[in-house]
Amino acid sequence: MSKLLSASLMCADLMNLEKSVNELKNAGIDYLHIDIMDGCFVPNITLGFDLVNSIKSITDISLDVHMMVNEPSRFIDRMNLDKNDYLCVHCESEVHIQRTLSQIREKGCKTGMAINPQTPVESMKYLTDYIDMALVMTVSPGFAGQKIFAGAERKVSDARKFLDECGCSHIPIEVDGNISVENGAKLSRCGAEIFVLGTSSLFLKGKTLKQAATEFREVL
Ligand code: S6P
Ligand code: MG
Repeated sequence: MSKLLSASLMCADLMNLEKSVNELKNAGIDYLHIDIMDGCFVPNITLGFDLVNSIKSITDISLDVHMMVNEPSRFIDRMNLDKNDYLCVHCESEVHIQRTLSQIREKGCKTGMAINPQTPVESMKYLTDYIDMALVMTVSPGFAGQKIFAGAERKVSDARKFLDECGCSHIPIEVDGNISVENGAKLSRCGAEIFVLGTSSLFLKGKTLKQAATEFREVL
Protein backbone atom coordinates (compact mmCIF):
# COMPACT_ATOMS: atom_id res chain seq x y z
CA MET A 1 0.00 0.00 0.00
CA SER A 2 1.64 3.26 -1.09
CA LYS A 3 1.55 6.23 1.25
CA LEU A 4 1.12 9.67 -0.29
CA LEU A 5 1.36 13.22 1.04
CA SER A 6 -1.05 16.01 0.07
CA ALA A 7 -0.06 19.53 1.17
CA SER A 8 -2.94 21.75 2.32
CA LEU A 9 -2.36 25.05 0.52
CA MET A 10 -4.71 27.06 2.76
CA CYS A 11 -1.99 26.61 5.40
CA ALA A 12 0.83 27.78 3.09
CA ASP A 13 2.30 31.26 2.87
CA LEU A 14 -0.36 32.77 0.59
CA MET A 15 1.76 35.85 -0.13
CA ASN A 16 4.46 33.59 -1.57
CA LEU A 17 2.41 30.74 -2.94
CA GLU A 18 4.46 30.03 -6.07
CA LYS A 19 7.60 29.79 -3.97
CA SER A 20 5.85 27.39 -1.58
CA VAL A 21 4.61 25.24 -4.47
CA ASN A 22 8.17 24.98 -5.80
CA GLU A 23 9.44 24.04 -2.33
CA LEU A 24 6.72 21.40 -2.04
CA LYS A 25 7.85 19.96 -5.37
CA ASN A 26 11.38 19.84 -4.04
CA ALA A 27 10.12 18.15 -0.86
CA GLY A 28 8.59 15.34 -2.95
CA ILE A 29 4.99 16.14 -2.04
CA ASP A 30 2.57 13.98 -4.07
CA TYR A 31 -0.52 16.23 -4.20
CA LEU A 32 -1.52 19.82 -3.59
CA HIS A 33 -4.70 19.86 -1.49
CA ILE A 34 -6.88 22.87 -2.29
CA ASP A 35 -9.80 23.60 0.03
CA ILE A 36 -12.78 25.34 -1.50
CA MET A 37 -15.44 26.55 0.95
CA ASP A 38 -18.64 28.54 0.49
CA GLY A 39 -19.50 29.87 3.95
CA CYS A 40 -22.67 27.71 3.91
CA PHE A 41 -21.71 24.05 3.85
CA VAL A 42 -18.94 25.04 6.25
CA PRO A 43 -18.65 28.28 8.25
CA ASN A 44 -15.61 29.62 6.41
CA ILE A 45 -14.47 30.81 2.97
CA THR A 46 -11.02 29.96 1.68
CA LEU A 47 -9.58 29.33 -1.78
CA GLY A 48 -11.40 29.50 -5.13
CA PHE A 49 -11.59 28.20 -8.67
CA ASP A 50 -9.37 30.85 -10.26
CA LEU A 51 -6.61 29.97 -7.83
CA VAL A 52 -7.01 26.26 -8.68
CA ASN A 53 -6.53 27.11 -12.36
CA SER A 54 -3.57 29.40 -11.67
CA ILE A 55 -1.84 26.73 -9.58
CA LYS A 56 -2.53 24.13 -12.26
CA SER A 57 -0.76 26.37 -14.77
CA ILE A 58 2.47 26.67 -12.77
CA THR A 59 3.11 23.13 -11.51
CA ASP A 60 3.08 19.50 -12.57
CA ILE A 61 2.22 18.29 -9.05
CA SER A 62 -1.23 16.69 -9.20
CA LEU A 63 -4.07 18.53 -7.52
CA ASP A 64 -6.40 17.24 -4.82
CA VAL A 65 -9.33 19.66 -4.78
CA HIS A 66 -11.58 19.36 -1.72
CA MET A 67 -14.93 21.08 -2.25
CA MET A 68 -16.79 22.01 0.91
CA VAL A 69 -19.70 23.76 -0.79
CA ASN A 70 -23.39 23.09 -1.19
CA GLU A 71 -24.27 21.60 -4.58
CA PRO A 72 -20.70 21.39 -5.92
CA SER A 73 -22.09 20.15 -9.26
CA ARG A 74 -22.70 23.83 -10.11
CA PHE A 75 -18.97 24.54 -10.15
CA ILE A 76 -17.26 21.45 -11.54
CA ASP A 77 -16.79 22.97 -15.00
CA ARG A 78 -14.96 25.97 -13.56
CA MET A 79 -11.72 24.09 -12.95
CA ASN A 80 -9.11 22.89 -15.43
CA LEU A 81 -8.15 19.49 -14.09
CA ASP A 82 -6.71 16.41 -15.75
CA LYS A 83 -6.77 12.64 -15.31
CA ASN A 84 -4.23 12.66 -12.48
CA ASP A 85 -6.11 15.19 -10.35
CA TYR A 86 -8.72 14.42 -7.73
CA LEU A 87 -11.92 16.39 -7.47
CA CYS A 88 -13.49 15.53 -4.16
CA VAL A 89 -17.07 16.31 -3.11
CA HIS A 90 -18.92 15.69 0.14
CA CYS A 91 -21.69 13.11 0.08
CA GLU A 92 -23.59 15.41 2.48
CA SER A 93 -23.46 18.33 0.02
CA GLU A 94 -25.69 17.00 -2.78
CA VAL A 95 -29.11 15.37 -2.95
CA HIS A 96 -27.93 13.35 -5.98
CA ILE A 97 -24.27 12.64 -5.26
CA GLN A 98 -24.08 9.75 -7.76
CA ARG A 99 -24.87 12.18 -10.57
CA THR A 100 -22.17 14.58 -9.36
CA LEU A 101 -19.56 11.81 -9.18
CA SER A 102 -20.48 10.79 -12.74
CA GLN A 103 -20.13 14.41 -13.84
CA ILE A 104 -16.60 14.49 -12.41
CA ARG A 105 -15.68 11.27 -14.23
CA GLU A 106 -17.05 12.70 -17.47
CA LYS A 107 -14.88 15.75 -16.95
CA GLY A 108 -11.88 13.42 -17.10
CA CYS A 109 -10.47 13.55 -13.58
CA LYS A 110 -10.51 11.25 -10.59
CA THR A 111 -13.39 11.36 -8.11
CA GLY A 112 -13.16 11.66 -4.37
CA MET A 113 -16.10 11.29 -2.00
CA ALA A 114 -15.67 12.94 1.38
CA ILE A 115 -17.56 11.91 4.49
CA ASN A 116 -17.93 14.02 7.62
CA PRO A 117 -17.24 12.52 11.08
CA GLN A 118 -20.89 11.57 11.66
CA THR A 119 -21.49 10.02 8.23
CA PRO A 120 -21.35 6.20 8.24
CA VAL A 121 -18.80 4.45 6.02
CA GLU A 122 -21.76 2.52 4.59
CA SER A 123 -22.75 5.70 2.72
CA MET A 124 -20.24 4.49 0.10
CA LYS A 125 -21.94 1.11 -0.27
CA TYR A 126 -23.77 1.53 -3.58
CA LEU A 127 -21.42 4.15 -4.96
CA THR A 128 -18.06 2.37 -5.03
CA ASP A 129 -18.14 2.14 -8.84
CA TYR A 130 -18.05 5.94 -8.93
CA ILE A 131 -15.38 6.56 -6.28
CA ASP A 132 -11.63 6.70 -6.93
CA MET A 133 -10.73 7.90 -3.43
CA ALA A 134 -12.54 8.04 -0.07
CA LEU A 135 -11.82 11.13 2.03
CA VAL A 136 -12.52 10.34 5.67
CA MET A 137 -12.63 13.68 7.49
CA THR A 138 -10.82 13.49 10.81
CA VAL A 139 -12.23 16.86 11.94
CA SER A 140 -15.51 18.60 11.17
CA PRO A 141 -14.47 20.52 8.05
CA GLY A 142 -14.05 24.28 7.85
CA PHE A 143 -10.85 25.27 9.59
CA ALA A 144 -7.19 24.44 9.93
CA GLY A 145 -5.76 23.93 13.41
CA GLN A 146 -8.59 21.85 14.89
CA LYS A 147 -8.30 18.77 17.10
CA ILE A 148 -8.88 15.31 15.63
CA PHE A 149 -12.29 13.85 16.53
CA ALA A 150 -12.33 11.02 19.05
CA GLY A 151 -13.64 8.31 16.70
CA ALA A 152 -11.17 8.95 13.86
CA GLU A 153 -9.02 5.83 14.22
CA ARG A 154 -12.02 3.53 14.53
CA LYS A 155 -13.66 5.20 11.55
CA VAL A 156 -10.62 4.82 9.27
CA SER A 157 -10.27 1.14 10.30
CA ASP A 158 -13.99 0.61 9.63
CA ALA A 159 -13.74 2.37 6.25
CA ARG A 160 -10.76 0.25 5.17
CA LYS A 161 -12.46 -2.97 6.29
CA PHE A 162 -15.71 -1.96 4.61
CA LEU A 163 -14.05 -1.15 1.29
CA ASP A 164 -11.95 -4.33 1.34
CA GLU A 165 -15.05 -6.42 2.01
CA CYS A 166 -16.80 -4.72 -0.92
CA GLY A 167 -13.93 -5.83 -3.17
CA CYS A 168 -12.60 -2.25 -3.28
CA SER A 169 -9.05 -2.59 -1.97
CA HIS A 170 -7.99 -0.34 -4.84
CA ILE A 171 -9.85 2.70 -3.37
CA PRO A 172 -7.40 4.62 -1.18
CA ILE A 173 -8.47 6.37 2.02
CA GLU A 174 -7.41 9.97 2.49
CA VAL A 175 -7.45 11.58 5.94
CA ASP A 176 -7.79 15.32 6.50
CA GLY A 177 -7.64 17.31 9.74
CA ASN A 178 -5.03 17.45 12.51
CA ILE A 179 -2.74 15.00 10.74
CA SER A 180 0.25 15.40 13.03
CA VAL A 181 3.17 12.96 12.93
CA GLU A 182 1.59 11.08 15.83
CA ASN A 183 -1.94 10.96 14.37
CA GLY A 184 -0.56 10.17 10.91
CA ALA A 185 1.32 7.14 12.24
CA LYS A 186 -1.79 5.83 14.00
CA LEU A 187 -4.07 6.40 11.00
CA SER A 188 -1.54 4.83 8.67
CA ARG A 189 -1.77 1.65 10.75
CA CYS A 190 -5.58 1.86 10.45
CA GLY A 191 -5.26 1.84 6.64
CA ALA A 192 -5.04 5.50 5.57
CA GLU A 193 -2.97 6.03 2.42
CA ILE A 194 -3.19 9.73 1.57
CA PHE A 195 -2.40 12.27 4.29
CA VAL A 196 -3.46 15.93 4.11
CA LEU A 197 -0.76 17.91 5.84
CA GLY A 198 -1.44 21.38 7.20
CA THR A 199 -0.47 23.26 10.35
CA SER A 200 -0.10 20.05 12.40
CA SER A 201 2.88 18.63 10.56
CA LEU A 202 4.03 20.46 7.43
CA PHE A 203 3.75 24.23 7.73
CA LEU A 204 5.75 24.65 10.92
CA LYS A 205 7.88 27.48 12.21
CA GLY A 206 11.58 26.56 12.36
CA LYS A 207 11.39 23.69 9.84
CA THR A 208 11.66 23.70 6.08
CA LEU A 209 8.88 22.02 4.13
CA LYS A 210 11.37 19.38 3.07
CA GLN A 211 12.43 18.62 6.67
CA ALA A 212 8.82 18.39 7.84
CA ALA A 213 7.76 16.17 4.92
CA THR A 214 10.74 13.85 5.47
CA GLU A 215 9.97 13.52 9.18
CA PHE A 216 6.35 12.71 8.40
CA ARG A 217 7.23 10.04 5.83
CA GLU A 218 9.50 8.30 8.32
CA VAL A 219 6.58 7.33 10.60
CA LEU A 220 4.33 5.87 7.89
C1 S6P B 1 -10.44 22.17 6.63
C2 S6P B 1 -9.77 21.55 5.45
C3 S6P B 1 -8.45 20.93 5.72
C4 S6P B 1 -7.41 21.79 6.41
C5 S6P B 1 -6.35 20.92 7.01
C6 S6P B 1 -5.44 21.71 7.85
O1 S6P B 1 -11.47 21.48 7.12
O2 S6P B 1 -10.56 20.62 4.80
O3 S6P B 1 -7.91 20.43 4.52
O4 S6P B 1 -6.81 22.62 5.52
O5 S6P B 1 -6.98 19.99 7.80
O6 S6P B 1 -4.61 20.89 8.54
P1 S6P B 1 -4.39 21.03 10.12
O7 S6P B 1 -3.14 20.24 10.37
O8 S6P B 1 -4.22 22.47 10.42
O9 S6P B 1 -5.61 20.46 10.74
MG1 MG C 1 -9.42 19.69 3.12
